Amino acid sequence: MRQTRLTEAMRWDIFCSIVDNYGDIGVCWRLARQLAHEHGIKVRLWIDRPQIAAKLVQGLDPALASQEISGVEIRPWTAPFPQVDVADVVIEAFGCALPEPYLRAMQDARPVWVNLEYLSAEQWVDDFHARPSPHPQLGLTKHFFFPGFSPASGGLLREGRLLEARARFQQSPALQAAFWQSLGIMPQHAYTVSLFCYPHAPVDSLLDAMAEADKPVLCIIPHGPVADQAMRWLEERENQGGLRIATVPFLPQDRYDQLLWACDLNFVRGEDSWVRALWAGKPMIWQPYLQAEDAHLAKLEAFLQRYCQDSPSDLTVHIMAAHRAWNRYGFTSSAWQALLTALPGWQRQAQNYAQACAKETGLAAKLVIYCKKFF
Ligand code: TRH
Repeated sequence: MRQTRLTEAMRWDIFCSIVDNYGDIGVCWRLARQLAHEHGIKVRLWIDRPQIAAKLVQGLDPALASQEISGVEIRPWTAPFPQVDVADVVIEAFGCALPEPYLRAMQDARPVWVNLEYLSAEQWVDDFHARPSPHPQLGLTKHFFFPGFSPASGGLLREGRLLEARARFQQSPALQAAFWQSLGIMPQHAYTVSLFCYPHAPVDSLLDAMAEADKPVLCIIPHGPVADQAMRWLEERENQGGLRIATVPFLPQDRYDQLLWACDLNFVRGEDSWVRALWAGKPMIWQPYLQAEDAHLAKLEAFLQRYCQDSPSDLTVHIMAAHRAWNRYGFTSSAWQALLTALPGWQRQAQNYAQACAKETGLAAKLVIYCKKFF
């Protein structure tokens, strides 16, 4: 048992190495903010590539050696690593391998050491969640914390008032109009679709199918390789039918949430946008991060089983077909048309599923409860 810190706030260090894309920092930043806001924890977030983090952390200056944003102290994870006090709890995000000098200092300070793992909907998560693993040389124990969808897992990241904020936005035509205006977009009477995906997705097949449908679609794509691909598609195509494409800058996280809340359908990927689309309570199509031996397809199927567990069977068929089209075969006009027909029922299912998931304790609270056991 460690000495309980009764009078001071607990100090947590979160270490985030940005491997590729935005999921690592997306999750760490969200968690850090929530721990500070909702749990009164003094959080220091160490980031190895602050220039990338600046894209989604509003106000972050990558040149600063220390800065406080939203109650979180942000520090660059430099080499050599500075000499600092070890926190009470150390979160190693996604097995990022802590800096050597800090690890050595941990041998004396003996913090609670947690490895925050990637999210998966697979069953095995329940068995591996919260398992300790003694370090062979350091005499310290690392605890493996697995986010997940079941009560026995580490849960999903969700801010305390998220669903209320979303409901306020979705019930307010004025807030939505202001949001679209801030992006310089007029949805008019089209279906609005946000498209955030990996470049290997069958994007052209989707754009073709949307263009050929009898319902107008406005497809909103964040700047990057997929937006470039869509621009090439536009150049090569003589007739884009009822499809309009709008490219938008990469938005700060809170504004990206609003985009998900505002659209009729969201294509998302990886980990964090996947969970945010779920909380948006709107129909969503998920593209898991590509893995060797098609491991991502097993993850997809595990999620679909959970996502569709209470949906009517005809809707389940549509949801599964849409996901498989996107992750395996590509879209066809008839697949897209079928998806549009299923949207109203899917919308109800998405709202219900978000409500059901929100009954579980969120990841940040579970993590705090878990770590407090050691003090
Ligand atoms: O960027 P990703 O593909 O991240 C991935 C996954 O997390 C994957 O599991 C991991 O192995 C790999 O990174 C290293 O997708 P993800 O997880 O959705 O992260 C994107 C983040 O970017 C998320 O926090 C939402 C945010 N975002 C914005 O803030 N603004 C935007 O405009 C967009 C499009 C995204």
